[in-house]
Amino acid sequence: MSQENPRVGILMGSDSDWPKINKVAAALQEFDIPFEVNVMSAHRTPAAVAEYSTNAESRGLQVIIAAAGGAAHLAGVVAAHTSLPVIGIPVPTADLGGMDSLLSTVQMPGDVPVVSVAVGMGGPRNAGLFAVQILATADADLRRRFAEFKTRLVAKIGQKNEAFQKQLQTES
Ligand code: RP5
Repeated sequence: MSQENPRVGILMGSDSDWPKINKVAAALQEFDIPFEVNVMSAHRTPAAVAEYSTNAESRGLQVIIAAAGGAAHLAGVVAAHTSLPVIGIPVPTADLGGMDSLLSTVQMPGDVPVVSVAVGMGGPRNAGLFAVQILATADADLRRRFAEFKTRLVAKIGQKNEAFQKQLQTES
């Protein structure tokens, strides 16, 4: 899954997170953005997280996406060690429904920004799309492709509405 010359680094606190967040990869693949995925924990492997984040920029990474659940400090710790933009994915949890992950990802102190996507729903996909948007600010071709994606989205929802209206007519 990890590719050569990655531009986006995806970290997750545990391999158990992957099934819950793997749509992040599909979003990046849709736009042909090379990425890498690693398991690394702010609590279980703090030195590895610090080393990865510190060296990320010099390795060519441009955005880091960090997914964690529970006491989800991964995105914040990554942000503490790099100037690259960090997107946090709060992973849903069984005990507290992901509220724990959300608050510990999003409630960063001033001076150390982390943006957080939603818990579950479109969160992981949006993390990937947001990374694409960040990269597109310096890439005209990617900007054009993202604009086309938005146009296709309008057409797709328009078709869904048409089909829904027909369904309503048959039900009445
Ligand atoms: C967090 O603890 C991970 O991100 C994961 O969401 C959660 C549970 O990890 P495991 O016990 O399944 O490895 O650090």
